[in-house]
Amino acid sequence: MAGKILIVDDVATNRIVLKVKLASACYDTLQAANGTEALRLAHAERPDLILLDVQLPDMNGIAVCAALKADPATRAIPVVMVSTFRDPASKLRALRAGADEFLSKPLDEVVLLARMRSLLRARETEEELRLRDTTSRELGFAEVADSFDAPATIALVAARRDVALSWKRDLAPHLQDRLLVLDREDVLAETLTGTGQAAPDLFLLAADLALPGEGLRLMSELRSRSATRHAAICIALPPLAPETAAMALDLGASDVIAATACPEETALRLRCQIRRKRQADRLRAQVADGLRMAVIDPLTGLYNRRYALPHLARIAERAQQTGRHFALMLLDLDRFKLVNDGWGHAAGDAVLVEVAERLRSNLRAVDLVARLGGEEFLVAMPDTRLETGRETAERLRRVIEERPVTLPFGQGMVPVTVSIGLAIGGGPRNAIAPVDELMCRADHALLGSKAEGRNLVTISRPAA
Ligand code: GH3
Ligand code: MG
Repeated sequence: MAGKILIVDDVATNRIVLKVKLASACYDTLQAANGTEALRLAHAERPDLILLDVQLPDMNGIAVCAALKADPATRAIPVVMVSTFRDPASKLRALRAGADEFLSKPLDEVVLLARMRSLLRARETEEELRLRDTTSRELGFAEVADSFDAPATIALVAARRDVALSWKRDLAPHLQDRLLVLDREDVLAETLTGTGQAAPDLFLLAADLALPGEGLRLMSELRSRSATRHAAICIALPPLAPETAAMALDLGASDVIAATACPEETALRLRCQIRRKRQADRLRAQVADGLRMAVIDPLTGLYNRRYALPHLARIAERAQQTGRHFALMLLDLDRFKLVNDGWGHAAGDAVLVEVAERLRSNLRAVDLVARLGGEEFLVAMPDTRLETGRETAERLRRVIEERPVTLPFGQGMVPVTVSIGLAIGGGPRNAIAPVDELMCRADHALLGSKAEGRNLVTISRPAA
């Protein structure tokens, strides 16, 4: 995975050393020698990640980071801050300013590259979700950012219970979230990760549990389960374990946190991961919503043609496998144009909505009701023989006819009727007709109902 990395450092040799290292890992680089130039390049070039020195000649690197994170155009770019000093206070300030990581020089190349891969991967996922949902751009993320701060559930898993309890004690003053102390078995129990109960939003796992590296294996297990696949997982590292850090990141840890980190730093990192996770959850929900919108008719809430035809094919396939029958109806409102002409388009819409509701509430959950377009509807009923199909079609015709539809804006009521064509598919294996032939037969029957005076059910009888 290559990417474009902006290196911000006032010392030219530092920039060059990094450029060479990153080039050998297939990254393109841009360089800035001060904060102003960094902000300019971040805007103009939209790098995939920024390596930002804390000590800059014109402004503090932390202020640069804060400016990047405050600007919607650059907010999503991951920032790794780099400092010559091991100064816990500026580390905290950097994390508070929105930095994604804070590393001290000399940089451990293995850890740096693993961290960069992890941040770029997270960014890629987010970008992909964003792309898949075009409307989310217009809705704008920043506007709903506040709700990301609602309390979350955090599971704490250490090698020993008393260690996890001490984490809880230390973190509690810094977090509003629900902190659960669990052991490995609790985490793996179905009750926690099954569908019954909401899984924790975040797991903080010690890298080493009863066995060295067991925390990383537990992480992989959680990533493979649907209930916890999208949870944030942070790995608490034993002291001086750069290889473990790199491995954890490459295995998909959301963050790695040193054992030596102060509780406030840990809390900041956990909060950051919870916000990320919620943002991703929201995007996923929007994408799912987008998919739903693509198959739902916005006026009536019924499925549209795009959904109905493949679904009908699936019903037919199943009928073929089981040898059972299914019913297909095409329904068309009678003289609907007169409603539009007499009362206006809004009245016509109200009629369509009401008819859709009457159809839906007079069918089983397994039946499909769809609006094919205009004032034409489709009903498909699995496991249905001719007699039941005919009775149902008659019932639908009746429930439309028996009560006039109330129009909006006090326009009174309008009588509505529907013509229906019914065809039966499936049955004994040798008599299977293709779906489009069945559609044709139902359509023919519908035309028959229209020709015979409307407000009728006509049954298509196969030529045999
Ligand atoms: P028939 O009994 O032969 O089916 O006559 P009809 O008037 O129902 O059929 P026709 O095809 O002549 O007219 C259908 C009308 O449906 C024309 C169109 O303006 C209207 N229509 C289609 N979609 C919508 C819609 O979404 N809302 C409204 N209000 N009207 C629609
Ligand atoms: Mg019509």
